[in-house]
Amino acid sequence: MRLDPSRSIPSDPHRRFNPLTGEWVLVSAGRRQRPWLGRAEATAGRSRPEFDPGCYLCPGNARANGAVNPAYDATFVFDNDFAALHPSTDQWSIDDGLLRAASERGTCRVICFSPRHDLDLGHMDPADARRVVDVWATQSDELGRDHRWVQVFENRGELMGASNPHPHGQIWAATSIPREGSREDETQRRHLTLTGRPLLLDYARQESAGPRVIEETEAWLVVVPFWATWPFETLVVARQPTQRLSDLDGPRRDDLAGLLTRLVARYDDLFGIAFPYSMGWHQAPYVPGPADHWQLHAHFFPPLLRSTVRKFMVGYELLSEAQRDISAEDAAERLRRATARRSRERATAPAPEGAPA
Ligand code: H2U
Ligand code: ZN
Repeated sequence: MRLDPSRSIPSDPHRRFNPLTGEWVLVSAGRRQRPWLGRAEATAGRSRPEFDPGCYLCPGNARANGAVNPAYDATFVFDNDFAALHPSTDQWSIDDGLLRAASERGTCRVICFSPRHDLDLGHMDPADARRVVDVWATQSDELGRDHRWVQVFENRGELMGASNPHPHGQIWAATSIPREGSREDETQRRHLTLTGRPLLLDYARQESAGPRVIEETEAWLVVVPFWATWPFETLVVARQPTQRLSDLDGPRRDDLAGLLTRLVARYDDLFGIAFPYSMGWHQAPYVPGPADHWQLHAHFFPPLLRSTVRKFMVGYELLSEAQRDISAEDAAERLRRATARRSRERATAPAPEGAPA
């Protein structure tokens, strides 16, 4: 049957298809009522100072390997001191029946979003967030000169393995196109060949003004994807044909900067905590030839189901397929209701008594 926008999707257990990965996800919406005596996450907010003398990422401080950060006043990018990939790794390969391996060259960098130890994307002014968008774009093109795949991402919060509370992201650039990149390359290429249109532009058109949309602007759509796996997963999609971050003009970057600050603020408001997530950009691989099947988008993968209960990808998920407990439509409704406005001041300690509101 076709999806009738005036009728909700049955709440019976069902599977939804992810056209970007070609995988299915099991949706069992009633399971959220189940009792939970398992692990609870410590999510109490800790207020942070504007500058932490012991932080490896604050301006002017020494890093773990002794290098000293400059007194930067906007964004700051440096080569990861503990990089997972190196530009000059020897090249070799093993091909022995079922045993195959190949060395991999790459570059890993760290991006500090701001000199302020306490100022994350959810609390930044859009003008500051715009600087982060700009650095993502210039770094991507710079690394794209020598690498096929450029992965921009942010791990936010201890729960997602962030090693330092100073707001920062990473870029890993690799010579090979990795699993997610090659899957999305294939599915988007096939859709363009079959329909003549980019997959995610078709998707954005189908979702527009619908029950899974969190926010839409002229240039961007933020949606809990129909096939979301993580409880409050979102997808940020450019609404005009766009292959890479550097293709975005000034107005679309400004629009994105505002939208990202609002999205992170919504996440924080949902449970009243600094919401942990991994987010990252998927952009066309840096290979010669047309890339018009690719549509620039970001995935936000937050792990929390409730304020102190995380979603574990275990059991059935590891052995069979992914499963979710709340419907994408419910999650979208809750994110839409959350407030998207955060003032810069609220990033730090509460205002002293008697201060104007
Ligand atoms: P995560 O918080 O997402 O782990 O990113 C921080 C990165 O910063 C991490 O990859 C690097 C770590 O290797 N880092 C340095 O390069 N130098 C330091 O002094 C501290 C951390
Ligand atoms: Zn810091």
